[in-house]
Amino acid sequence: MKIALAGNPNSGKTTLFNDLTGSAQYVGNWPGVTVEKKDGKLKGHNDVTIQDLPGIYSLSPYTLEEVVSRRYLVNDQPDAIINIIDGTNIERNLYLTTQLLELGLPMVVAVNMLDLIEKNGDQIDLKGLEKRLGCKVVAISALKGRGSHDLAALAISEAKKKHVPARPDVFEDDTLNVIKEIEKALSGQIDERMVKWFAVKVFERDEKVIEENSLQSIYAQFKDSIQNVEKAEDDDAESIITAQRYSFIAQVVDENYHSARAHGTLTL
Ligand code: BGO
Repeated sequence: MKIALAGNPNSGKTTLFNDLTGSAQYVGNWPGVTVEKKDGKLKGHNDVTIQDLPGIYSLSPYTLEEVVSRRYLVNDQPDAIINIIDGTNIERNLYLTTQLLELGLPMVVAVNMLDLIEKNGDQIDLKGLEKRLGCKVVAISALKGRGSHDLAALAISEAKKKHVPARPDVFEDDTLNVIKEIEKALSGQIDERMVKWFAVKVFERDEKVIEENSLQSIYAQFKDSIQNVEKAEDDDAESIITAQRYSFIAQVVDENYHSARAHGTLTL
């Protein structure tokens, strides 16, 4: 079984990877590029490989790390994803999470830095997050080794169940309607679980994804509808998607993360 570890730089990915695998790791390069490729066996589970992905903020096509990560996730399809997020910087970290969820692979979100969250006196509603994201969420402290055992057990169990995340409706109606139409057109052509991810990529005009998967005719079919949304929103498709992800995340964080520090109530 293969479990991929994905997260932003500085989310604690390396610390968690070391905790999960011990020192028995293999370091090489991703094919064709000089991005470090690291995997290791989960401690006590010789049949479970943890594949470390490069630290990334997004699954867009702009950096080598992002391209390597998304190619691996889409083409190799690990049995599950562990998405580690920095719990003290949840809003920024959830941006990648919304993209990973669209891949339709079994997934667990690990909210890291629990020790710092507690130290700050912040409250995080894990069940609430789970409901909004549509996948399991656990809190861990990779540095203190807290929760990583339960996290690994949960990822294995989600992988065995082949549990596809429920996938929240992140996008607003005009955008979502076009994405749903693209999904219908893609259905039957690509892995059914990944239809949502590909539909968003076609909407965004992600040239790499369109070319590599010969989706030019699907894009041509929806070009006008995409342009209509762009006119209505007065923005380009990629920025529309980004903005709507952030407004979804803002709602999710507002509902489920309560900072002990006075938040937006200071009057100067
Ligand atoms: C330094 N809790 C706390 N408090 N810190 C954590 C936790 C946690 O649960 N998990 C990780 N960190 P990486 P990426 C550092 O290195 O694993 C810390 O990029 C320092 N270094 O110790 O490297 C971790 O692989 C000097 O912090 O992340 C590391 O994802 C002063 O988060 C940082 C303070 O972890 C990033 C911290 C010389």
